[in-house]
Amino acid sequence: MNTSIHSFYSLDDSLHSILTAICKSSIEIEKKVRFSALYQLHGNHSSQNTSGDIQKKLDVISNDIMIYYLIHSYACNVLLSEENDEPILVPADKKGKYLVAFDPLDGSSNIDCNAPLGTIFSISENDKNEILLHGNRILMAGYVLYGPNTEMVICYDNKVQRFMLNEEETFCHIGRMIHGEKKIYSINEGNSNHWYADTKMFIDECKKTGYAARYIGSMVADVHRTLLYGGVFSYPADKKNKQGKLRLLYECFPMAKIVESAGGRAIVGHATNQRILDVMPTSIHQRTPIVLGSAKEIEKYVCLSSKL
Ligand code: AFP
Repeated sequence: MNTSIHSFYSLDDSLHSILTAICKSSIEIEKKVRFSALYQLHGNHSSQNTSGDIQKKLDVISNDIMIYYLIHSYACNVLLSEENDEPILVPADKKGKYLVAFDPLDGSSNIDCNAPLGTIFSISENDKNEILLHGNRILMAGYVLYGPNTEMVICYDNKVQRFMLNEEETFCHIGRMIHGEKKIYSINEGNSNHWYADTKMFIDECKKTGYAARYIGSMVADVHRTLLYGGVFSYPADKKNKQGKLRLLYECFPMAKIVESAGGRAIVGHATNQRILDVMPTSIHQRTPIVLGSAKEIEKYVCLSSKL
């Protein structure tokens, strides 16, 4: 019998409530995703989010679900969502002491073709009601992968655990995340004309040394595979997108926390080998280049780029 996520961790009341809110949200989002084609949930919403992305109908629905449950956890004071232009300040009567940053439905351009999607989140203690917190203050980070199985991966206390959603709508523990060792690179090669020399050199080296290429275009699925099978994932800076594409707070901080706690590394790359978690955010929707994967792969990237 697998242990449920709630029995697995002994958390204080507030963290427990937030984790419950995230479980409830992802169970609802999972149903919307699973039946989206039947209930006309494919396609675009009539708006764009602050990053200029066209919002899908399911982006908006998933965001509303997450906000509702997190506010009603009575444990948060600030919510930062990739889909909201401004921070959400929780009303005084429902306020707690944690900040939660989340991307309710990452990879949503994959919805209409039935490819995997995910929810990404991080939770930080926030006694002073701040908005921009350093990545090193994250207490718990995780993602939910809506794939053939629905799986929640949680990083807490620097350990990464896997939980699978069962028929009774409970996330059950299936084991600790073990880093794979396969040779796989994962990057949007369509951008290669714009790449800087560091990325070009590293990917050329991967090709020369027998790596396979895998890229879904849904960060949760690409990072999950990178963790389980091994290799490297990158959304680098390039000449067109000087800050890459991915958002520091909603995508890169949580993934960096998870990857590092599973024994890997996550760095900014391109002339800086700074840890992603050491980047001090200056705005809630800021983007950052990222290179992540097993420690061995990142060492190789650092070593090659130091020759430039
Ligand atoms: P969408 O949510 O718009 O599909 O973007 C997904 C994403 O933020 C991330 O999940 C992917 O890794 C990355 O963008 C894919 O971007 P490209 O389509 O430019 O490769």
